[in-house]
Amino acid sequence: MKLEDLKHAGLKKWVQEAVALMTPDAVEVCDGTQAEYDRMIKITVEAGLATPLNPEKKPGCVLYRSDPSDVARVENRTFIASEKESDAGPTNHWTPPAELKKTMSALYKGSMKGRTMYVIPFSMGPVGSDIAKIGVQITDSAYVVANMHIMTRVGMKVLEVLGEDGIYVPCFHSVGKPLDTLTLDSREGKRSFKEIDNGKWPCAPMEKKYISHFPETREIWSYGSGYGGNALLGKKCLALRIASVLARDEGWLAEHMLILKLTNPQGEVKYVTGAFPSACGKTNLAMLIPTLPGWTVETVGDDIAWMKFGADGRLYAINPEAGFFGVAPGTNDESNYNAMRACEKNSIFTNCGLTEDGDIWWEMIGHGAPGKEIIDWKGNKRPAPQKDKSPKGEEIAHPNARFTAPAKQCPCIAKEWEDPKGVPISAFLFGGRRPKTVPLVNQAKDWEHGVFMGSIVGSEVTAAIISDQVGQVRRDPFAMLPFCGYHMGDYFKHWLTIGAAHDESKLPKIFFVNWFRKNSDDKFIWPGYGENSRVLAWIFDRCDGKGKSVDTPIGILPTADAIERPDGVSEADMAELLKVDVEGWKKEIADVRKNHYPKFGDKLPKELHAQLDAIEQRLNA
Ligand code: OXD
Ligand code: MN
Repeated sequence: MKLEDLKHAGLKKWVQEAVALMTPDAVEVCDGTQAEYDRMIKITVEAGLATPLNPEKKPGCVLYRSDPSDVARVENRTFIASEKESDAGPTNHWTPPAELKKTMSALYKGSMKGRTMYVIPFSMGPVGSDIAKIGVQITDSAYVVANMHIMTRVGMKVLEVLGEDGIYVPCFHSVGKPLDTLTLDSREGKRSFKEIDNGKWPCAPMEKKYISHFPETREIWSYGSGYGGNALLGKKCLALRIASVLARDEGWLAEHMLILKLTNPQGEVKYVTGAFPSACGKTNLAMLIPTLPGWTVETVGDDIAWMKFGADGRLYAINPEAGFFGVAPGTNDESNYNAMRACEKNSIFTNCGLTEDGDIWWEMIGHGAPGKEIIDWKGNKRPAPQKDKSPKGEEIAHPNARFTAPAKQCPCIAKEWEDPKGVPISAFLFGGRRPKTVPLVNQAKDWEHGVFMGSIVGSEVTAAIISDQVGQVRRDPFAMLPFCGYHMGDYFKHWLTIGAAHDESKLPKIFFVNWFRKNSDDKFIWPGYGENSRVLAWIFDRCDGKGKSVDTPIGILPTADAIERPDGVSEADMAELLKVDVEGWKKEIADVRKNHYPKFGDKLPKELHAQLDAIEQRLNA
């Protein structure tokens, strides 16, 4: 569709202004069709930016390689530009909006020269759902267009819902590499208008990357990166950072949570959501195959939940996304059979290895690679790995290599995953990788205690983010620290306000889970994966006030025999997993008091300090 044909005058003007600033060679409004998707893939293949995979191995799939500086979200280049610094809070990077817009406008000037500007109308959530929101992203990356097709609902239907004056979140995105200034082809000594970056996608250097959010005006400006979370602006930028601000203002919840449908052997259904920091196996949990006989677990969402109250006083959740942007390494038929099936066709792979027979490969995929050679994520030929693992730093696939797969291809997708009303939520789970202290599962005594649990979530840092803290435990309250578009102290307050304003008997019950306890030999005590269904079954029963439990100083724990033990977990292991580690918790409380809560200054709600005091008193009693 052409720009002139847009019916929404405000949208047309906004795009025209962007065209004047970024001076692309052409402008296209995306229609979301398969033909458009195929064309985007073709354009990138012809530009040398993508490799189609062997259709007998991975039909309809393609592999991209990024620049080594562009492999993950860039937290230190992510900005929340609210008018007042105190609204962004100390855990976000803040810059005055006018100053940031000035800096970025200078970067956007001419940034799309030699490229096409794509205008992507997209819906987060089923098109037309009361809970859904519309965004319009402009981008000069065909890779981004193709990914947005999978991750969101793109196209004409969205423009119809938007009408002539509907509200949308405007999103700017440019890879920051105009074609005519930066592509001097040294091999031929002349200017080239083609990509010549050795088959890697274009981007700007780190110090010029900006992932910016303007919460008051509901705008997103992203520059210099082509990587998922920085460039697919519907996901972390709109569905979490901007939506969290909308949710605060409008009395709902926009959370970094998976959504699960659980069915017990009697055929009763409950839906739960769960927040886990990045790289804690959230996608695996979202698609787990239960080992408990008679139980079914299905997926509604794997990363984000938007939840609003229904007329019956219950909280209903939708998955605003339409696809999975999952971490590839470590995913295999054992760890996540359903994700492997979801991405075996019509999917996009980023920064994986390429085998001799035209298939992808990554560390821990479950087998070695065929043939003699493999091409790694940097585009270099290497000996084909016979084993599943590579030495650290020498991986064939980047540790944060990804698959982008349509959710509807997932064998365990719940039939109601696109229900515009959403699904009623019975429980919230919080968790993280905690080798010590935190038990396998712990139910909050009440809403405020649950908010306290969410506020102290922590996990070991892994490769999903660029950080110098890899290996250390980082507290990530509600798994929202990198994704909250406002002050985290106000965010805690919002959760407390939700609790105070609604009938607690209808609110979801809150649980803290930890699949990652280790013994003194540094081995995991709990097998995890499908065996986590045993814990989900206890949670299910607790939502009905059933399930054997014991009240402890730290919360409501299962009794020693409440959760059937999986193979390999001894009685002593179970006791360890469910024990109240009084000394460990005293240290945990002291750490929260000294190192964690002070980060939020005087905006930390007093109710959370009261929770700390109460737990400490109970531990000392
Ligand atoms: C993600 C993340 O990619 O949380 O989902 O980092
Ligand atoms: Mn995530």
